[in-house]
Amino acid sequence: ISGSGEGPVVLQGGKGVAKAGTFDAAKKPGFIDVFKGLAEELCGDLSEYELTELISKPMQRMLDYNVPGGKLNRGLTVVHAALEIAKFQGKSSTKDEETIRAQSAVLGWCIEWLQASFLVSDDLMDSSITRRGQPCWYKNEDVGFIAVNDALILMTQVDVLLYKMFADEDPDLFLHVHRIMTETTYQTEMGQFLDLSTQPPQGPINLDLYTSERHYKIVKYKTAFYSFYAPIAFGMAVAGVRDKESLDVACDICVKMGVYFQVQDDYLDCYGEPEVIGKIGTDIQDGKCSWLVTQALTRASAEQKEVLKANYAKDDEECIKTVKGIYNELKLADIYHEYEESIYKEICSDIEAKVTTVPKEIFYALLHKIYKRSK
Ligand code: GPP
Ligand code: MG
Ligand code: MG
Ligand code: MG
Repeated sequence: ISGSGEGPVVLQGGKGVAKAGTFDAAKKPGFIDVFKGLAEELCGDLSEYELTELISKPMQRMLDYNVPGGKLNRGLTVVHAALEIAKFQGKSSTKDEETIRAQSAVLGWCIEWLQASFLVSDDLMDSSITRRGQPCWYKNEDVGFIAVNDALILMTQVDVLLYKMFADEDPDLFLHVHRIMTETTYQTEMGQFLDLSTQPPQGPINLDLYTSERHYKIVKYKTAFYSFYAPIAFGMAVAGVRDKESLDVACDICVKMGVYFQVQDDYLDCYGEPEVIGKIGTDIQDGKCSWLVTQALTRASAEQKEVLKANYAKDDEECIKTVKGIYNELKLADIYHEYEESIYKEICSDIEAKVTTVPKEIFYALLHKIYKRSK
């Protein structure tokens, strides 16, 4: 894939990446401007494939619907981390700020693109209803199972963007981030595999599967690597930090934060406000190995276990209510708040003890974005 060719596109080849830096990519509006440039780069001119008239517009619609509408924590973290590390390096930083901004913004969007691909397919697999305050993509009348191909396109566009933006201009950076991208994608898919193979195709459920150990493995793999490790590792990469030791420390802390983040997601699936979280929970009827059910099972009486067994993983309003009733009897909301306090402290002391080669601030910033979140 080459980055050559002319056109009104913002981001093309080497020149393009540099141009992304003229926006204030550390703030949301500037960062979204970079999305517009990348989307234009991908859909504006498909004449190389003789497809401009046929698919440019619907492809742009698919991107607008699925890529930019989230909190953008992952993408903005790449930019923030890269800029903070460069500041920390001071005069020894080898790149100018504009290049750092541009490269990190593009890499930030690559993670948002990957996330879009995951969410489009996750919503199909989880039979979800809404996402980011709108119907899940597959729920649109003219989409349905076409969402499978859209998810594949989104996934491949991550590679297309990496090739276009970095392969020629900065081959070392390209190889490094491409390797991380491929590995975190694979880890996420294996986590999703475990998530999906735990839930029963149809009740009754096997309660023995719903353990804290299994939950930990699921969420570590399906969420932590792509949501926390990849953004930090990409920010570090742009700023030239690519040594194994720094990456290992970052990975340790990011896995812990990622697990905490997914515990929050599991909690909010039941206790969050759909208008606030932008999605309607489906974990109970899906029979997910959610943090809540694993915690309930470690505390439930034999009777309560029987009730859970009879009502979990059933797509029925009464059954869902009954399960929530047990969660309330067991005071899981209190247990969650205790967990949140203790994991928060643990992560803070990890940051203090382990982070030396990059500013601690990049981890604190991430932690404070998610601490006590309600969406
Ligand atoms: C979150 O699970 C995990 C993902 C979105 C990763 C999906 C991975 C794939 C390979 C498709 P979740 O189902 O709890 O998320 P949500 O609550 O947002 O639906
Ligand atoms: Mg889901
Ligand atoms: Mg899921
Ligand atoms: Mg969830």
